[in-house]
Amino acid sequence: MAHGHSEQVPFVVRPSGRSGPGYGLKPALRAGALFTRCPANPIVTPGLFPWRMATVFNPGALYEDGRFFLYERAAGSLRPFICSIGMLESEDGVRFRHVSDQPVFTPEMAGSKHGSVQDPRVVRIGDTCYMTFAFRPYAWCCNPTGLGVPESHQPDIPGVRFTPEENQTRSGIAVSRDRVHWEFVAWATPPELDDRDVILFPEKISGRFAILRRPLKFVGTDTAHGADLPAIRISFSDDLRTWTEPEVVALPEQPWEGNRIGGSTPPIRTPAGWLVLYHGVEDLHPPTRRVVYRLGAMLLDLADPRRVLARTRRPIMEPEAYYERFGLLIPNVIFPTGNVVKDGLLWLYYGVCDTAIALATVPLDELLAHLLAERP
Ligand code: BMA
Repeated sequence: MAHGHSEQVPFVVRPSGRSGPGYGLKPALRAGALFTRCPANPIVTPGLFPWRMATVFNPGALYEDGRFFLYERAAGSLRPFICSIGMLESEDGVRFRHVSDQPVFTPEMAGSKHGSVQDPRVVRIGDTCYMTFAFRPYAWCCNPTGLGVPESHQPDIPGVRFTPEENQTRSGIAVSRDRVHWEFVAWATPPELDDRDVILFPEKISGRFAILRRPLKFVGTDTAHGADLPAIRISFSDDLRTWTEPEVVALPEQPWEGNRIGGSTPPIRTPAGWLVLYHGVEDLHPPTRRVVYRLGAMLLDLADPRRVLARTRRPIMEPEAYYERFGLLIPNVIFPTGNVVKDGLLWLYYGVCDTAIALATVPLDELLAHLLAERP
């Protein structure tokens, strides 16, 4: 992939300062200098193939056999905003090339040629790779407004009738033996729930598959769901098809999580617990729906991941670099969906402003030390 910067900063060497001045946040809210942004950011940008001409973002990631793999969410147009999943590979984790000139997973493979498959998270368990993805049967149309946040509306598809209720986001699971050829296997969530940020743990827990999830409507005092805001929940399954009722793992607690929280990248096993990176969304200006997406971290008990052992109070990363602060669709969004741990370094792959893909790294032990120091 082309990437457009000529700064000669050696990437894995940590620069002494931070990458930008923030954007008017109070200093107390600003994230620490934990992560080092890749100077080549954004490392993956739109173009090249018709199905990815408009935007690429929110990628799943794997590191295997000495190579990095990314599974990008890609769209060829905004109207309709049909998203498919493209696959890239790299030796150095920074310069990626496509494995195929076609998407490796499409809405049609999930059951609807008018649909959209989004935000893949990829893990390997044994000899199988699993991709969890968000899905809409009929891709929305997206209109940039110039105000920063786009208008989205249901598409008008000749000969096709559906209600908005029939076009909620649900989340599915696809599998692959060779990382390239994928096959839909099951839905993890029901059609009516608006449930995304579904992420498989990279191993079974007490013999069962486990997912993090974020059912949007499990809120309100008139329900038995125990939350006022959308939260991170967990379900278990023997067969990927039948899942236990979502149980709360973590609720929004801080002002920067004031709209909702959801899981970001697949949990990482550490001696201290499952390391889970998650996003917090804060409303900046409700009349225009302006929001900001930041990153937090928590540790879950290895044997019982319903138990939170530690959690950051302040964000560990937030939009700072120019490419995180504006883009084609929505400003002030960092949206990690892929991580790789290699030689003690965590490589975080994240969508920026629903427009391109960026990379930042952090030594895993520094992140864990930071998280444990914030333990309540
Ligand atoms: C979330 C998801 C993500 C997206 C983010 C910012 O709700 O739709 O796919 O990156 O919003 O628009």
